[in-house]
Amino acid sequence: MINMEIGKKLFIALVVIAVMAGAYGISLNITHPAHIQSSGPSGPVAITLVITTDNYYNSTIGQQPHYYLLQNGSLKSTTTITFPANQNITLTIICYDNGTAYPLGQAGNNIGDGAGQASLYDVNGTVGNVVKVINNTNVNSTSSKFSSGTVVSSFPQYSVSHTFTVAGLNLNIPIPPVSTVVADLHFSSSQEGTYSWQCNDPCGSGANGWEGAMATQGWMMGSVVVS
Ligand SMILES: [Cu+2]
Repeated sequence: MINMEIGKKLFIALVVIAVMAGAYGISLNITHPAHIQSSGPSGPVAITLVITTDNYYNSTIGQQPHYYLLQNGSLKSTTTITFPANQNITLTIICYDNGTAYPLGQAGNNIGDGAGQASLYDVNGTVGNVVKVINNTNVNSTSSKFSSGTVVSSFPQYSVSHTFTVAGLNLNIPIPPVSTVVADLHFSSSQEGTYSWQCNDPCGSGANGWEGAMATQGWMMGSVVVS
């Protein structure tokens, strides 16, 4: 009887130890979150950017549009965006902005951005030099020029709301207003390094739209690290 009690207590103690060890293992996993969310062990790395409008900039300029990094369910700074090298990346850009502007502030002047492409309306540097326009971010909107899932290699003029441009990577992704754009990216180890990203659609303040957000790290410009 006594031996049975001891055995029972020993068994309970072992169960408690096993549960604690399990919990410790789980907590280890939680305290080491993946730096970048992955959709699976061998699937592409998912990186999501969100463009919102009416973000308070300061009392002089007022509201400005803003690029955010959506990570682990919250909006983070885009001052530095990291792209892993040698991995397939699915970059999703969700744009809530319904405004449009001519890239580089030149009305009707369909010129390049110095990144090698003929035009900022062209998709460049993605896999296949295309993006997929998934849908319209405006609820009940009928203004979208693109039906869901349209694969686009070049956008018509006027339709651009922002761009995500990394001249050093020859990457240019035009973002039409109120849209979700999906791009497949892949960078080799020879492309590892630090680059500048910039929205090249003058969406900021000032006479030509190149001030405010356009000239502020983490708003419409910042760094891209390929590593
Ligand atoms: Cu912009």
